[in-house]
Formats: sequence, C-alpha cells, structure tokens
Amino acid sequence: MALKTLKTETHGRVAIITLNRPDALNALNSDLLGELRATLAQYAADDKIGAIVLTGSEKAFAAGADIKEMQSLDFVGAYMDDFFEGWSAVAATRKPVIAAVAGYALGGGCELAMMCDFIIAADTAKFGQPEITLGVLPGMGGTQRLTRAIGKAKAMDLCLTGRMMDAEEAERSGLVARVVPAAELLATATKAAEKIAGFSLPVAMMVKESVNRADEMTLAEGLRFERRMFHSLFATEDQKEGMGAFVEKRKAQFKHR
Ligand code: CO8
Repeated sequence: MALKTLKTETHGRVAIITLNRPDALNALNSDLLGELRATLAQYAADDKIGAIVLTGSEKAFAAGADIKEMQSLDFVGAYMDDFFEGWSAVAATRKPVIAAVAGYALGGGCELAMMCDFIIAADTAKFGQPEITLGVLPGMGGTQRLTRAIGKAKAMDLCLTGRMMDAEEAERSGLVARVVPAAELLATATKAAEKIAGFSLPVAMMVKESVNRADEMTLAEGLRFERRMFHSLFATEDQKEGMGAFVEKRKAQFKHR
C-alpha cells in the first residue's frame, strides 16, 4: 500500500513508523489513522518484527487531532461514528511499541504517545493537553492515561490550563522513561527496540499485557494475573533456553522471536 501520511522502514527485527504530515505538524487525521492501523496490523502479523518505534519529526511528534477535520463535526455524527474510537487499535497492539518524541506532542499527539508502551523523549519535546483552549476536552485518553501516569495534580494542571510541559518536567513526572539529546533520539529508541526484539517475543508480549493490567485491575487480581503468566512460561522452550544459558554462562538464543 502506498502511504501518504507515514513512512516506514525496518532495522533487523525493529519496525520504525514515522508520522509524515509535515505541513500540518503531523496532525492526526482520518487518513493517518487508517494508514497507522493498517501498518500496525501488518507488523503485528509479521514474524520478522519483534518491536516497533513510532516517531514524528524534529518539530512535532504530532500537534494533536486535525482541528480542520474536526471543526465541522456535529454531536450526532461524532456519537454515531464513535469518533476517535479507531485509535484504540494503537493501544491494542500486542507487540511492544516505543514512542520516540521530539518537539510538540499535544492533544491527540500526547495521547497517541501515551498509547505506546513507553516514551523516550528528545530534550526538545513538549507535552500538553490544550483541548480546553479549543472548547473541547481530551478525547483519546488524555484525562485517563495522563492522570494514571503523572497523578491528579499535574494532570489537572495540564488539562485545565492547557499549558505545555517540557521534557525534563515530563520525565520528573513519570510520563517519560528517558530524555536524550534530540540528535540521539531515534538511535536510542531503535537500540531499545532492538534489545526488546532480541528477547522471547511471547515473554515480551506477556510483560506488556501484565504491566497494562496494573491500570485496569485491583492489586490482588493483577498479582494473580502476573503469577499465572509466570507459571505458564515454564511450558516454553524459551524459559529452558534462558535459564539454561545463564547456568552454562552463554548468551541465550531464544526460539520464539
Ligand atoms: N490540526 C490541524 N492543523 C494543525 C494542527 C492541528 N492540531 N497543529 C498545527 N497545524 C497546522 C497549522 O494550521 C499550520 O498550517 P497552515 O500553515 O496551513 O496554517 C501548520 O500546521 C503549522 O502550524 P503553526 O503555523 O501553528 O506552527 P507554529 O510553530 O507557529 O505553532 C503549535 C506550533 C504551537 C503546535 C501550533 O500549531 C498549535 O497550537 N497547534 C494546535 C495544537 C492543539 O491545540 N492541539 C490539540 C488539538 S485537539 C485534539 O488533539 C483533541 C484530542 C482528541 C483525540 C485526538 C484523536 C486523534
């Protein structure tokens, strides 16, 4: 499929998806959503891919949902189409996805980054939920995922004032896993993805599923889920290989990658 709003490349077992609407600071429109869903589904089904990096440009990861496309929506249309529901496919991707964020990650852009498993930010990154300035509120998880990530005080501050948070504040608040110089962003994210893609894929997917349960379950149910996942791994060749390699002082060669 010829892509209009994305660029894709692969490095070994890592797929890199670059949002590519430079004239609109990568604003998220329906074409981009369709292409991103199709591309993620393709990599999810590709045995040669073990992890995915989602990135934007130096100036913007994404400056939000496309305001020009949304401007004329009416309530019934938005409700009947369940507008934005299609984005849940990003969070539902089962292989690990790292967001590599430089520049603006605003509104839907911040929400898209939060749908990924973790965020590596350039020191130029700016995060915010400015929807209130447009007469709306975050519609793709901003009031929910941001609050879980950084707590009520800061989430309220960002969503109610619409102010931006720089990379240093985002890391201090727990939104971002690492901050690196802008010139090193993609290399750092790709290296992290390569590391993940070198492990057993079913284990990486179970790690992702289990950590995500922490946002969705009580502690007791989450601990039980984690323990059952742990038990199940003793049925895999990769557990035998990983522990065997440690005991034999050699590098593990996982089969299910
Ligand atoms: N939608 C559409 N076009 C945009 C968007 C956007 N979100 N952001 C920037 N653009 C366009 C501009 O209109 C401009 O186009 P043109 O040259 O044709 O006028 C071009 O990108 C460059 O933008 P600027 O000239 O404004 O660039 P600056 O460097 O001066 O400013 C800013 C950069 C500060 C990022 C500024 O562009 C801005 O404030 N953008 C809007 C940010 C915003 O409010 N985002 C939230 C949008 S609402 C939202 O995301 C709702 C979330 C709900 C879920 C979303 C699911 C997808």
